[in-house]
Amino acid sequence: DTEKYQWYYEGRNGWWKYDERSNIDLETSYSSGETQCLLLLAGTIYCVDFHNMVQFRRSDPTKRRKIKRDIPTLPSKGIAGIKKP
Ligand code: V3L
Repeated sequence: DTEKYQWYYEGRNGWWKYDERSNIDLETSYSSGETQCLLLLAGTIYCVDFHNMVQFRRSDPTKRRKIKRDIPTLPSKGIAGIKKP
């Protein structure tokens, strides 16, 4: 049931959806009780921290983006940097 929830990350003035593959990985990790999930996004390893509900580059943990897990129908800017028409 990985499609029942959508994971979002923070943009400048709204939320972006994670791409479908990442959403499945995040939902699988989270629902298994893991505390974090590593994602490879465009060649960069990101750590998604379910305790603090943030994501950050593993090589630079200082730049943190908030994340949230919610219903898939919330307003969003688009998916993984692809803006909604
Ligand atoms: N999925 C896809 N791209 C990401 C993700 C992710 N989970 N996390 C970071 N990036 P940083 P506005 C975002 C991209 O955090 O106008 C958006 O997707 C990130 O892309 O410093 O501010 C947009 O494409 C950024 O380009 O590691 O809302 C873009 O920002 C780059 O990785 C602008 O969005 C560095 O992010």
